[in-house]
Amino acid sequence: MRDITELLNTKYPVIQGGMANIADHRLASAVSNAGGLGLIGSGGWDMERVREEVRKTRERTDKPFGVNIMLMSPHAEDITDMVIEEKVPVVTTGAGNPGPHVKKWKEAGIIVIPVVPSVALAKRVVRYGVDAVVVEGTEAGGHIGELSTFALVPQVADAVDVPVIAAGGIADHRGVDAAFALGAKGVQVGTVLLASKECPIHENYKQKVLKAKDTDTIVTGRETKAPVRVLKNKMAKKYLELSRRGVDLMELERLTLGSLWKAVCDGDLDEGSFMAGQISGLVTSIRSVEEIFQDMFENSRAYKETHP
Ligand code: TUI
Repeated sequence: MRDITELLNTKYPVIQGGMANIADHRLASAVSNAGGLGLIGSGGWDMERVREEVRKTRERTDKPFGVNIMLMSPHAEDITDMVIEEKVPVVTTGAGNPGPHVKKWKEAGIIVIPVVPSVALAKRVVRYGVDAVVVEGTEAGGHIGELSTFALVPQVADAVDVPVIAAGGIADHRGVDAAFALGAKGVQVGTVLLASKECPIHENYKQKVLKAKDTDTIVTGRETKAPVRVLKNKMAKKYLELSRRGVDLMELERLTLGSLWKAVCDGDLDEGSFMAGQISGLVTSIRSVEEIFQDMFENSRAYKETHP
Protein backbone atom coordinates (compact mmCIF):
# COMPACT_ATOMS: atom_id res chain seq x y z
CA MET A 1 0.00 0.00 0.00
CA ARG A 2 1.21 3.46 -0.86
CA ASP A 3 2.86 5.40 1.92
CA ILE A 4 1.08 8.58 2.97
CA THR A 5 4.19 10.74 2.59
CA GLU A 6 4.58 9.42 -0.95
CA LEU A 7 0.88 9.97 -1.74
CA LEU A 8 0.90 13.52 -0.36
CA ASN A 9 4.52 14.40 -1.11
CA THR A 10 5.12 15.50 2.49
CA LYS A 11 7.96 14.90 4.95
CA TYR A 12 5.70 13.60 7.72
CA PRO A 13 2.55 11.41 7.45
CA VAL A 14 0.35 14.08 9.01
CA ILE A 15 -2.65 16.08 7.88
CA GLN A 16 -3.91 19.15 9.69
CA GLY A 17 -7.60 19.06 10.64
CA GLY A 18 -9.77 21.31 8.48
CA MET A 19 -10.91 23.46 11.36
CA ALA A 20 -13.75 25.77 10.27
CA ASN A 21 -13.16 29.52 10.83
CA ILE A 22 -9.66 28.72 12.13
CA ALA A 23 -7.58 27.00 9.45
CA ASP A 24 -6.80 29.87 7.09
CA HIS A 25 -3.77 30.38 4.82
CA ARG A 26 -1.55 31.21 7.81
CA LEU A 27 -2.05 27.87 9.57
CA ALA A 28 -2.26 25.85 6.35
CA SER A 29 1.02 27.25 4.99
CA ALA A 30 2.77 26.86 8.37
CA VAL A 31 1.76 23.19 8.50
CA SER A 32 2.82 22.54 4.91
CA ASN A 33 6.14 24.35 5.45
CA ALA A 34 6.76 22.25 8.59
CA GLY A 35 6.42 19.01 6.62
CA GLY A 36 2.74 18.12 7.03
CA LEU A 37 -0.25 18.66 4.78
CA GLY A 38 -1.82 22.02 5.62
CA LEU A 39 -5.54 22.43 4.99
CA ILE A 40 -7.78 25.41 4.52
CA GLY A 41 -10.91 24.74 6.56
CA SER A 42 -13.67 26.01 4.32
CA GLY A 43 -16.60 25.52 6.76
CA GLY A 44 -18.01 28.92 7.63
CA TRP A 45 -16.69 30.72 4.54
CA ASP A 46 -18.19 31.32 1.11
CA MET A 47 -16.54 30.18 -2.10
CA GLU A 48 -14.74 33.45 -2.90
CA ARG A 49 -13.25 33.66 0.59
CA VAL A 50 -11.95 30.10 0.27
CA ARG A 51 -10.52 30.89 -3.18
CA GLU A 52 -8.69 33.86 -1.67
CA GLU A 53 -7.29 31.63 1.07
CA VAL A 54 -6.09 29.14 -1.56
CA ARG A 55 -4.26 31.89 -3.44
CA LYS A 56 -2.71 33.31 -0.24
CA THR A 57 -1.55 29.83 0.79
CA ARG A 58 0.22 29.48 -2.56
CA GLU A 59 2.04 32.77 -1.91
CA ARG A 60 3.37 31.38 1.40
CA THR A 61 4.35 27.85 0.48
CA ASP A 62 5.47 25.83 -2.51
CA LYS A 63 4.62 22.62 -0.63
CA PRO A 64 1.41 20.59 -1.15
CA PHE A 65 -1.71 21.73 0.73
CA GLY A 66 -5.42 21.05 0.57
CA VAL A 67 -8.93 22.32 1.19
CA ASN A 68 -11.32 20.66 3.62
CA ILE A 69 -14.91 20.88 2.42
CA MET A 70 -17.47 20.79 5.20
CA LEU A 71 -20.36 19.19 3.32
CA MET A 72 -23.05 20.61 5.60
CA SER A 73 -22.03 24.13 4.57
CA PRO A 74 -24.43 25.99 2.24
CA HIS A 75 -21.35 26.90 0.13
CA ALA A 76 -20.07 23.34 -0.22
CA GLU A 77 -21.37 22.81 -3.75
CA ASP A 78 -19.64 25.96 -5.09
CA ILE A 79 -16.40 25.06 -3.34
CA THR A 80 -16.41 21.57 -4.91
CA ASP A 81 -15.97 23.27 -8.32
CA MET A 82 -13.64 26.05 -7.19
CA VAL A 83 -11.01 23.55 -5.98
CA ILE A 84 -10.85 22.23 -9.54
CA GLU A 85 -10.52 25.72 -11.05
CA GLU A 86 -7.73 26.58 -8.62
CA LYS A 87 -5.95 23.24 -9.13
CA VAL A 88 -5.89 22.50 -5.39
CA PRO A 89 -3.76 19.35 -4.97
CA VAL A 90 -5.72 17.66 -2.15
CA VAL A 91 -9.36 17.74 -1.01
CA THR A 92 -10.60 16.33 2.27
CA THR A 93 -14.28 16.30 3.18
CA GLY A 94 -16.21 16.18 6.44
CA ALA A 95 -19.73 16.05 7.85
CA GLY A 96 -21.25 14.10 4.97
CA ASN A 97 -20.87 11.72 2.05
CA PRO A 98 -18.73 13.23 -0.76
CA GLY A 99 -19.69 10.45 -3.20
CA PRO A 100 -21.31 12.56 -5.96
CA HIS A 101 -18.21 14.79 -6.27
CA VAL A 102 -15.41 12.24 -6.27
CA LYS A 103 -15.46 11.50 -10.01
CA LYS A 104 -14.95 15.12 -11.10
CA TRP A 105 -12.15 15.60 -8.56
CA LYS A 106 -10.35 12.44 -9.66
CA GLU A 107 -10.70 13.48 -13.33
CA ALA A 108 -9.05 16.79 -12.37
CA GLY A 109 -6.12 14.91 -10.77
CA ILE A 110 -7.03 15.87 -7.20
CA ILE A 111 -6.10 13.57 -4.30
CA VAL A 112 -9.35 12.88 -2.44
CA ILE A 113 -9.42 11.96 1.25
CA PRO A 114 -12.84 11.95 2.97
CA VAL A 115 -13.17 11.99 6.75
CA VAL A 116 -15.38 9.06 7.79
CA PRO A 117 -16.86 8.06 11.16
CA SER A 118 -17.80 4.44 10.32
CA VAL A 119 -16.79 1.31 8.42
CA ALA A 120 -19.90 1.59 6.23
CA LEU A 121 -19.05 5.08 4.98
CA ALA A 122 -15.38 4.13 4.54
CA LYS A 123 -16.37 1.23 2.27
CA ARG A 124 -18.80 3.41 0.33
CA VAL A 125 -16.28 6.19 -0.39
CA VAL A 126 -13.63 3.66 -1.39
CA ARG A 127 -16.03 2.35 -4.03
CA TYR A 128 -16.19 5.90 -5.41
CA GLY A 129 -12.42 5.80 -5.93
CA VAL A 130 -10.92 7.91 -3.12
CA ASP A 131 -7.17 7.78 -2.41
CA ALA A 132 -7.24 7.37 1.38
CA VAL A 133 -9.62 7.89 4.30
CA VAL A 134 -9.29 9.88 7.50
CA VAL A 135 -10.91 7.77 10.20
CA GLU A 136 -12.00 10.15 12.93
CA GLY A 137 -12.92 8.94 16.40
CA THR A 138 -15.30 10.66 18.76
CA GLU A 139 -12.37 11.99 20.82
CA ALA A 140 -11.93 14.69 18.18
CA GLY A 141 -13.07 18.28 18.53
CA GLY A 142 -15.90 19.84 16.52
CA HIS A 143 -18.43 17.73 14.65
CA ILE A 144 -17.97 14.06 15.56
CA GLY A 145 -19.21 10.52 15.05
CA GLU A 146 -20.04 7.93 17.72
CA LEU A 147 -17.11 5.50 17.69
CA SER A 148 -13.76 5.87 19.42
CA THR A 149 -10.51 6.06 17.48
CA PHE A 150 -9.27 2.90 19.23
CA ALA A 151 -12.26 0.82 18.08
CA LEU A 152 -12.76 2.38 14.66
CA VAL A 153 -9.27 2.56 13.14
CA PRO A 154 -8.48 -1.19 13.06
CA GLN A 155 -11.99 -2.03 11.81
CA VAL A 156 -11.67 0.38 8.90
CA ALA A 157 -8.08 -0.71 8.24
CA ASP A 158 -9.34 -4.29 7.82
CA ALA A 159 -12.31 -3.25 5.69
CA VAL A 160 -10.69 -1.10 3.00
CA ASP A 161 -7.67 -1.34 0.70
CA VAL A 162 -6.68 2.34 0.79
CA PRO A 163 -4.42 3.92 3.43
CA VAL A 164 -6.12 4.87 6.70
CA ILE A 165 -5.23 8.11 8.47
CA ALA A 166 -6.25 8.13 12.13
CA ALA A 167 -7.76 11.19 13.80
CA GLY A 168 -9.22 12.00 17.20
CA GLY A 169 -7.14 11.99 20.39
CA ILE A 170 -3.68 12.22 18.85
CA ALA A 171 -1.27 14.92 20.04
CA ASP A 172 2.18 13.37 20.53
CA HIS A 173 4.48 10.52 19.49
CA ARG A 174 2.58 8.01 21.63
CA GLY A 175 -0.59 8.79 19.71
CA VAL A 176 1.28 8.35 16.43
CA ASP A 177 2.68 4.98 17.54
CA ALA A 178 -0.75 3.83 18.75
CA ALA A 179 -2.36 4.87 15.45
CA PHE A 180 0.24 2.94 13.45
CA ALA A 181 -0.18 -0.10 15.73
CA LEU A 182 -3.92 -0.04 14.92
CA GLY A 183 -3.22 -0.14 11.20
CA ALA A 184 -3.12 3.55 10.31
CA LYS A 185 -0.50 4.86 7.88
CA GLY A 186 -0.78 8.45 9.02
CA VAL A 187 -2.50 10.80 11.44
CA GLN A 188 -4.61 13.92 11.34
CA VAL A 189 -4.30 16.42 14.19
CA GLY A 190 -6.33 19.48 15.13
CA THR A 191 -6.38 20.22 18.84
CA VAL A 192 -2.59 20.22 19.30
CA LEU A 193 -2.31 22.74 16.45
CA LEU A 194 -4.78 25.10 18.14
CA ALA A 195 -1.97 25.70 20.61
CA SER A 196 0.65 26.39 17.95
CA LYS A 197 2.36 29.75 17.58
CA GLU A 198 1.10 30.01 14.02
CA CYS A 199 -2.57 29.23 14.73
CA PRO A 200 -4.50 32.46 14.05
CA ILE A 201 -7.00 32.28 16.92
CA HIS A 202 -7.57 34.60 19.88
CA GLU A 203 -5.10 34.15 22.75
CA ASN A 204 -8.02 33.26 25.08
CA TYR A 205 -8.82 30.24 22.88
CA LYS A 206 -5.23 28.98 23.13
CA GLN A 207 -5.19 29.55 26.89
CA LYS A 208 -8.50 27.68 27.27
CA VAL A 209 -7.00 24.66 25.48
CA LEU A 210 -3.83 24.85 27.61
CA LYS A 211 -5.84 25.02 30.85
CA ALA A 212 -8.27 22.24 29.91
CA LYS A 213 -8.05 18.94 31.73
CA ASP A 214 -9.20 15.49 30.58
CA THR A 215 -12.85 15.97 31.54
CA ASP A 216 -13.26 19.51 30.24
CA THR A 217 -14.94 18.77 26.90
CA ILE A 218 -18.62 18.01 26.34
CA VAL A 219 -20.67 17.07 23.32
CA THR A 220 -23.53 19.32 22.34
CA GLY A 221 -26.27 18.39 19.89
CA ARG A 222 -26.19 14.62 20.38
CA GLU A 223 -29.99 14.59 20.03
CA THR A 224 -29.79 16.31 16.68
CA LYS A 225 -27.69 14.89 13.91
CA ALA A 226 -24.85 17.31 14.51
CA PRO A 227 -22.96 16.42 17.69
CA VAL A 228 -20.13 18.88 18.33
CA ARG A 229 -17.37 18.53 20.94
CA VAL A 230 -16.43 21.78 22.67
CA LEU A 231 -14.67 22.93 25.82
CA LYS A 232 -17.13 23.45 28.67
CA ASN A 233 -18.48 26.98 29.25
CA LYS A 234 -21.72 28.93 29.52
CA MET A 235 -22.42 28.68 25.76
CA ALA A 236 -21.93 24.90 25.73
CA LYS A 237 -24.54 24.55 28.44
CA LYS A 238 -26.92 26.74 26.41
CA TYR A 239 -26.48 24.44 23.37
CA LEU A 240 -27.19 21.38 25.45
CA GLU A 241 -30.45 22.96 26.53
CA LEU A 242 -31.39 24.05 22.97
CA SER A 243 -30.69 20.67 21.39
CA ARG A 244 -32.61 18.92 24.17
CA ARG A 245 -35.56 21.08 23.17
CA GLY A 246 -35.16 19.88 19.56
CA VAL A 247 -34.21 23.18 17.95
CA ASP A 248 -34.03 23.10 14.13
CA LEU A 249 -30.75 21.67 12.77
CA MET A 250 -29.99 24.63 10.53
CA GLU A 251 -30.58 27.05 13.36
CA LEU A 252 -28.25 25.07 15.61
CA GLU A 253 -25.61 25.02 12.89
CA ARG A 254 -25.88 28.80 12.46
CA LEU A 255 -25.56 29.25 16.20
CA THR A 256 -22.58 26.92 16.32
CA LEU A 257 -20.69 28.74 13.59
CA GLY A 258 -21.69 32.15 15.03
CA SER A 259 -20.36 31.32 18.45
CA LEU A 260 -17.29 29.62 17.00
CA TRP A 261 -16.58 33.00 15.43
CA LYS A 262 -16.94 34.63 18.88
CA ALA A 263 -14.40 32.17 20.29
CA VAL A 264 -11.90 32.43 17.43
CA CYS A 265 -11.98 36.20 16.86
CA ASP A 266 -13.17 37.78 20.12
CA GLY A 267 -11.96 35.17 22.60
CA ASP A 268 -15.38 35.48 24.24
CA LEU A 269 -15.07 32.97 27.09
CA ASP A 270 -18.81 32.97 27.94
CA GLU A 271 -20.51 33.18 24.53
CA GLY A 272 -17.88 31.51 22.35
CA SER A 273 -17.92 27.90 21.16
CA PHE A 274 -14.41 26.55 21.78
CA MET A 275 -14.23 23.41 19.64
CA ALA A 276 -11.45 21.10 20.84
CA GLY A 277 -10.82 17.40 21.35
CA GLN A 278 -10.48 15.20 24.43
CA ILE A 279 -6.70 15.35 24.11
CA SER A 280 -6.76 19.04 25.17
CA GLY A 281 -5.59 17.93 28.63
CA LEU A 282 -2.30 16.76 27.10
CA VAL A 283 -1.64 20.09 25.41
CA THR A 284 0.20 22.30 27.90
CA SER A 285 2.47 24.65 25.97
CA ILE A 286 2.51 26.86 22.91
CA ARG A 287 5.02 25.59 20.36
CA SER A 288 5.70 26.20 16.70
CA VAL A 289 4.16 23.73 14.26
CA GLU A 290 7.68 22.55 13.47
CA GLU A 291 8.39 21.76 17.15
CA ILE A 292 5.06 19.92 17.45
CA PHE A 293 5.80 17.71 14.42
CA GLN A 294 9.37 17.09 15.53
CA ASP A 295 8.13 15.73 18.87
CA MET A 296 5.39 13.69 17.20
CA PHE A 297 7.57 12.02 14.58
CA GLU A 298 11.24 12.14 15.59
CA ASN A 299 10.23 10.41 18.87
CA SER A 300 7.88 7.94 17.18
CA ARG A 301 9.20 4.42 16.77
CA ALA A 302 6.63 3.61 14.09
CA TYR A 303 7.57 6.66 12.01
CA LYS A 304 11.29 5.89 12.32
CA GLU A 305 10.74 2.27 11.28
CA THR A 306 8.60 3.15 8.28
CA HIS A 307 10.67 6.18 7.18
CA PRO A 308 14.31 5.17 7.75
O1 TUI B 1 -16.38 17.77 10.01
C1 TUI B 1 -15.72 17.53 10.99
N1 TUI B 1 -15.57 18.38 12.01
C2 TUI B 1 -16.16 19.63 12.09
S1 TUI B 1 -17.09 20.39 10.92
C3 TUI B 1 -17.34 21.70 11.91
S2 TUI B 1 -18.31 23.07 11.48
C4 TUI B 1 -19.87 22.65 12.07
N2 TUI B 1 -20.63 23.62 12.41
C5 TUI B 1 -21.85 23.39 12.86
C6 TUI B 1 -22.35 22.15 12.99
C7 TUI B 1 -21.56 21.12 12.65
C8 TUI B 1 -20.30 21.37 12.19
C9 TUI B 1 -16.69 21.52 13.08
N3 TUI B 1 -16.04 20.37 13.15
N4 TUI B 1 -15.06 16.35 11.11
C10 TUI B 1 -15.17 15.32 10.14
C11 TUI B 1 -16.32 14.45 10.42
N5 TUI B 1 -17.13 14.03 9.50
N6 TUI B 1 -16.72 14.01 11.62
C12 TUI B 1 -17.82 13.23 11.41
C13 TUI B 1 -18.06 13.27 10.06
C14 TUI B 1 -19.09 12.64 9.30
C15 TUI B 1 -20.36 12.41 9.81
C16 TUI B 1 -21.33 11.81 9.01
C17 TUI B 1 -18.81 12.27 7.99
C18 TUI B 1 -19.76 11.69 7.22
C19 TUI B 1 -21.00 11.47 7.72
O2 TUI B 1 -21.85 10.87 6.86
C20 TUI B 1 -23.21 10.81 7.09
C21 TUI B 1 -23.79 10.32 5.80
O3 TUI B 1 -24.26 11.16 5.05
O4 TUI B 1 -23.65 9.12 5.54
